[in-house]
Parts: sequence; structure tokens; C-alpha cells
Amino acid sequence: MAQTKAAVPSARLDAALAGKLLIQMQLIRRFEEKAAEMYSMGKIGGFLHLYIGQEAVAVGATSALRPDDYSVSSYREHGHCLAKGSDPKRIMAELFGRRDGLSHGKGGSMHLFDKSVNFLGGHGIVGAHLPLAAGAGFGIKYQGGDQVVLCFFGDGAVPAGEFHESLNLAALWKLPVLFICENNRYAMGTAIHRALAQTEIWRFAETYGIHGEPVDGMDVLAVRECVGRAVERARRDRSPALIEARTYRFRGHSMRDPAGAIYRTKEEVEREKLRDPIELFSERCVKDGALTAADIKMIEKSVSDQVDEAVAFAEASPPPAPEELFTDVYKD
Ligand SMILES: Cc1ncc(C[n+]2csc(CCOP(=O)(O)OP(=O)(O)O)c2C)c(N)n1
Repeated sequence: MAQTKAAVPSARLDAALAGKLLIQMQLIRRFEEKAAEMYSMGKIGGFLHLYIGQEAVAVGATSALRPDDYSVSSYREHGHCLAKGSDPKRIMAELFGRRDGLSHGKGGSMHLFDKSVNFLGGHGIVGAHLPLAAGAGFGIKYQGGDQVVLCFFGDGAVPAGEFHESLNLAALWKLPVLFICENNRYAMGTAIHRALAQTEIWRFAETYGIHGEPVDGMDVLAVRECVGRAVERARRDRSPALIEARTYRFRGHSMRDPAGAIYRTKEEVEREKLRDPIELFSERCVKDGALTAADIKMIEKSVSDQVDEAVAFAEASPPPAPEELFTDVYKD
């Protein structure tokens, strides 16, 4: 298996950047722990797919963007939406199915959209948003802009036709789309080697003549650096890229599979938890002198307060009125 490059270990970590990355990863983690709790209490219905363990990918990649760049994701998108800058209160209200939610309470966990931060969703059909990312890239090119699109998806989308069709068109038409595969090794209960003839996913880039690269998805700085280079290239000459972020989901596929214990061993999960991206980055910050242990405690406390406020906001928001059933469903 190809080795992933680590972020330059000797580079001194900037305190402001370290704080920003850690706050975002902590916010995603705490937000989702709370969402799981709310789900168990029956306050959140429908599906809920947690991103816990994968935070470094959304945060590292999105930190390389400008605010006017775009991001689009699958149904495991709470982290991408938070990293793009959406208000946690409105995300929580959406999970609660309330009127003040990002999709006015009619989308739920899998359908978060936020035009104000250029977050293009939240998509429940595996692979279906890759052509949308190519379309957004085409729109940018057509209008002569220099934005880029980050498209996050799981390894389960790689065998799907949309993955190949989208990479082909993005390469052929030179679209500024960065395809970021979050390889957490399982699509529901199916391990990648049971679904893919080529398990080194970044190598599919070779087929389409675009840049491809694996990266350690548990290392927020490595992801930021790798995606940052690809963003620079895409802005300059509108070249797409395929990045395979090697990561792991600590929880099961969804709340229906809370432990994910049937198709993987307990030992494997425990071993992977030793690579917790938040723990690793916190240690690095302290070692480098970018943050103190007290700073980290303060971040934990303020993030936890922010999540509690999000829950209070969601609880206070009313459900959508029956006459709103058919509004906001299609673009008017
Ligand atoms: C076209 C399609 N087929 C099947 C499903 C059912 N399904 C939901 S999630 C999932 C697994 C996808 O795994 P992956 O893309 O690796 O993402 P992860 O859940 O690991 O984030 C499947 C098969 C679906 N939503 N869409």
C-alpha cells in the first residue's frame, strides 16, 4: 500500500491556526455526541450517520478553502457543514425537524443545505452528488470564476458509475473539482476489498489522467497541506484531483448499527481509536507550544456550551406548519 505523506513535522505550528482547527474538530465531535444522545431520547428521528473519528478530513480540507468556494457531501455530512461555517443551532434544529433548521425542518440529518456558506448538501443516494459537484465545477468555469468545489464521499461510492462518469468529465472538461474520498474501509458492513478490484482508491486518478494522492486522514495538518496544494492547482489551471483520505469511523454506520461490531473486530476498532485525530492534534499542539493544556480545556468547555445552546435553540423552534409541506421542496 502506498505510504501517505505526513505534514512537515518540523514546521512550527501557528497558534491561531492550531486553535481554529482544534475548535472545529472539537465542535464536530461534541455536536455529534450530543446528537446521538438526543436521538436515543427520541428527539431526533429518521436516519443519523455520525462522522466521529473522521473530523480531520472535513476540517483539514475545508480549512484550505476560501469562503466563496463550494463543498458538497454525502449523508454523513454534519462535519462538512459545520466546517464550512454553518450555524450549529440551525443544523441541530434541522436534525430535530424544526422550522428554524437549515432546510426548514424538512430535510433532516441527510439533507443539510446552506447557500449562505456555499454548502451544497447533504445527499442520501450513494454516489449521486459526484455529478452535481462536476456540474458546480462546470458552472464556475462557464462563468469565468476561480472558485473550487470540494466533493466528499465514501469508499462505497467508488464502484458506482457516477464516480467514474464524474472523474471522466471533470478531467475531460478541466473542471475545478477536488474529489475527496474518505476511505473508512467500510460501506455499511462491506469491507472495501469485497467491493473494489483496486483498493488503492487514489490510483483511479491515473485512469483519467488527473492528479491523485493518498493522505493520512487522521492528521488534520497533512490533509490541509495535501488539499491546499490541490486547491492551488485547481484555481490556477482548473485541474481536478482525486484525494484518498485514509480514515476510520469510530461508531457504526448509523444509529441502527451503533457499535459496528458485526463486520469488524473490537481489537481493530480499539487500535484505530489510538489514532484519534483530535487526541493526536491536541498532543501535537501542546508539544509544539502552540496551545497549552489549559487552552485545550477552555476550547472543550466553550464548544460544549455552544452545543448546549444549539440544543436549546432546536427545542425552542416550532415544527414546520402543515401548510409548508410543499414549500422549499423544489427551487421556486
Ligand atoms: C445508490 C444507493 N445504494 C445503496 C444505498 C444504501 N447505502 C446507504 S449508505 C451505504 C454505504 C456507503 O458507504 P460509503 O460510501 O463508504 O460511506 P460511509 O457510510 O462509509 O461514509 C449504502 C450502500 C444508497 N443510499 N444509495
